[in-house]
Amino acid sequence: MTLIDETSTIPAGGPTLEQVRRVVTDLPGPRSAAILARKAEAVAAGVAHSMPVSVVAAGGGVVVDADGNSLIDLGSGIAVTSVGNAHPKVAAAVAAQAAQFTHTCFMVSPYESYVDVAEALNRLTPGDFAKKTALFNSGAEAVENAIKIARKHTGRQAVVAFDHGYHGRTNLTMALTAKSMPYKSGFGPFAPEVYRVPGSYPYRDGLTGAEAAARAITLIEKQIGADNLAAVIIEPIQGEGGFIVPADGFLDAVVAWCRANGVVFIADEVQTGFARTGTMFASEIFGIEPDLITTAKGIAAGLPLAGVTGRAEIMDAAHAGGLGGTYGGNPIACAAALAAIDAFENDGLIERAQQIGAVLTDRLGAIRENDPRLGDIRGHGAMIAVEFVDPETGAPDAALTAAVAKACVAEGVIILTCGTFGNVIRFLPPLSIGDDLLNEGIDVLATALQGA
Ligand code: PLZ
Repeated sequence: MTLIDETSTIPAGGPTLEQVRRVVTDLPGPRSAAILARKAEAVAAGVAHSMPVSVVAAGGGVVVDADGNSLIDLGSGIAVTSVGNAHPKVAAAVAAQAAQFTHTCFMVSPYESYVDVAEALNRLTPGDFAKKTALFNSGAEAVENAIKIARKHTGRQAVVAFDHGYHGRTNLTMALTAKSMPYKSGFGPFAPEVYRVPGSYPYRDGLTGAEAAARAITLIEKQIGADNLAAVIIEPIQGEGGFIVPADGFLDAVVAWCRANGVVFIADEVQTGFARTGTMFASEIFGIEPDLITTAKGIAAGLPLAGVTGRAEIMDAAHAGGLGGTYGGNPIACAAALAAIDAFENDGLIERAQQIGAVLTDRLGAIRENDPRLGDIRGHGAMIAVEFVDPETGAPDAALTAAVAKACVAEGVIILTCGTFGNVIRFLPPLSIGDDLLNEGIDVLATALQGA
C-alpha cells in the first residue's frame, strides 16, 4: 500500500527540497489523518507522537508531510539529523553499501567500515591517550555496554547517575534515568546498584560548580563508598532533563574525584555529540577528558548506530565475546556514519552550530527582555533551550510551555519540549537549516507567546 495515491507528487528529500514553511491544511491534513487513524489501530498506544503528520520527505531545514505541508524542523528527529535529512553524501553511501552487502554480523565476518568508524571515534573524542571503540545500535545500548565495561574493569558494581539525567528506556537505562513519567512509571522493578545524586542546575540550585560537586561527592562517599563504585555517568549538558548546563568547575571536580578513586567517568554524549554544541563533543566545552564516552544519534544521520569509546585499558577489560550483538556496527549504518563524519569535519558544521547558537540566543534574549516568563535561556551551539516560569514565583510553567509548543505545531514548526518539570522548549535544528527558516521559526514562537 502506498502512503499517498499520487506518488509523483512526493518531493525528493535532501537539501534541494524547497526551503519554505507552508501550511496548506489543518494539521493533520486528510492524508496524514488517515495514516494516523491506522496508526491508532495498528501501533501500540505507548508509542506516542508529538507532530500530527505523516512524513514523506525532509531535508535542509524542512519536513514535508503527505498533504504537502512543509514544516520548519527545529528538532532534527531529537538531535539526530544534524548533517541534514537525506544528506546527499549519506544517501549515496547508504545506497552504495546496500548494493554491496547489507549484513554479515561483525562478530562473524568483520569488514573495514566498522574499523574506520572506530578509528574516527578514537581520533575525534577528547583525550590524547590510546582509545578503543565498540559499536552498537542505540544510545541505550551504548550506555548499557559502557556500564558493563566499567564494572568488568573495576570489579565493582555500583553506578552513580544524576538528578534530571536521561540515559534510555531499557531496564538498566531506565534505572539510570531520573524522570518517572513517561519513561519509568509502572515499568519496574529496575536494575539494582544504581544510585542518584544531585548534580549542578545553576538556575535552580544557585550553587557554584565546586559547591555542587562537593555536595554530590559527599553523598557518594557517605552513602555508597568509593570502593564499591564502578562508574559515574552524566550527560555534560543534560538533554531530556532540560538542557541543563552545569556550573563551571562541576564536571572537572567530579572527573578529578573519579580519577583519584579508581572510578570510571562516563560522559553520555548521545545527545550532545557530533558538532551539536558548537564543539565536536560537549566535554570539550568543560575541558574534561572522560574515561568512556557514549555516542549515537548524530553519528549516522538517522541510521541506527551507537558507540562506546574510551581508554584502551578500560575498553579491553571485557573478555573476548563479552561484547557484541547481531547488528552492532551494521555496514549500512557504518557507511552512513563515515559520510556524516566527513560532513562534520569538512563542511564547517561546528562553525555552523556556533552561528545557529548565536542567532537563537540573540533572538530569544530579545524576546525575554519584554517577557519575564522566559526564566532562563541556556545551552551551547545548536542545543539551546528556554525554561518557562511564573515570573512572580519562579515556579515552572508547564501549561504555558505546552500551549506555546501546540501553537507552534499548528503553524508548521516542529518544536520539542523537555525538562523534568515539562517547562522547557528546546531548539535542536539541523545544522543544514538556513538563517531565514531559523528566524521564521523563532518569529512563530514569538507570536505564539504573545497569544499565550
Ligand atoms: N542518552 C543523553 O538523549 C536519547 C530520547 C527520546 P536511544 N534521547 C532521546 C525518547 O523519548 O525516547 C538518549 C539521550 C542520552 C541516551 C539516550 C538513549 O538513546 O538511541 O533512544 O536509545
